Amino acid sequence: MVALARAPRRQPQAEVSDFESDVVEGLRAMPKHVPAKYFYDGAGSQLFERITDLPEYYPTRCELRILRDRAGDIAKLIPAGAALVEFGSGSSKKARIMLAAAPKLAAYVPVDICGEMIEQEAADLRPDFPGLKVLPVTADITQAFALPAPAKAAPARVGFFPGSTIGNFEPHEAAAFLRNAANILGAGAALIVGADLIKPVEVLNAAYNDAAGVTAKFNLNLLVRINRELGGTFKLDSFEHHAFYNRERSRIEMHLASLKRQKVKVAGDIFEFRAGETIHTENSYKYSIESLSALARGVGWRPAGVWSDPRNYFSIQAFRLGE
Ligand code: AVJ
Repeated sequence: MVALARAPRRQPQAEVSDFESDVVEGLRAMPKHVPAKYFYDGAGSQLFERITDLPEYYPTRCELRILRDRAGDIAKLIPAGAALVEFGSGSSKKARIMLAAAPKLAAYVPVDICGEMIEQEAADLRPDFPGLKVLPVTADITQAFALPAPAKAAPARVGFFPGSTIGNFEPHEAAAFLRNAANILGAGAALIVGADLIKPVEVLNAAYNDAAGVTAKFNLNLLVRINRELGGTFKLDSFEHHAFYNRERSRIEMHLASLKRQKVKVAGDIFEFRAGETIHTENSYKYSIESLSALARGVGWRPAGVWSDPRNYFSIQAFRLGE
């Protein structure tokens, strides 16, 4: 690292991270909540990778099957020389399928809040796709961010948002995301989105209450992270994983329920919990093909293709910008 003598310096003590302010604000609120994007520290990202292998967790397998079976068709949306911009990339497993199916791609831009993960992913990808520029960007995909110059200079940009991450947003936030993606990708863009579909409630509930307890561990890891990074005093054995499908709102809700009346300290503040009170840690919205395309149309995207698995558990939906 090179220290620049005249660079303006900020006071480290005066700086409150987004994580700290979001957690403190969320724990002060009624009902208590913490944004789901904070699950993904190093341990959380690894736990999520384990979730994707669970027998009950169908979304990843369904999506991979659709991608493998239909990659050739989906790749027709990607013009020669284009840049593929992946929002919230995590592991590159799905991108690899698209990259192999679209050999004329000029650049791949994985964008993720977890910088460690995408740098590693980029290093793993480069030798396998020697002609491709792999240009990771560490950013929060809910905010505007700048694309690297070669991606800006490409004749077109295609967004890739697999994994049903869109389900973590409130519907109005999903619309805002789709609008932000349109602005970032620009004229002539296409967007490929993976979305989990509405299905029987038993299947949904099982996927978020696995027998091995990995999802519970993933949920509780948020408290581990708060304890470590924000000086929290959460006792892991006095909170419990709750996950259930909310039919009215077409979403899985995940909560951490306090098993007793207790006080917890976080970032110097004290938060009180009633017995049974929960921290709402995640919503995972389930869409129909029509409900997602309606949302996308509302912000200027035109439907350009839909692919799903034989049971219609999961969908990949494509959109284009313009008339
Ligand atoms: C990564 C948001 C798609 O909602 O299914 C998995 C996260 N949470 N198990 C999902 C998650 C609990 C996952 N997404």
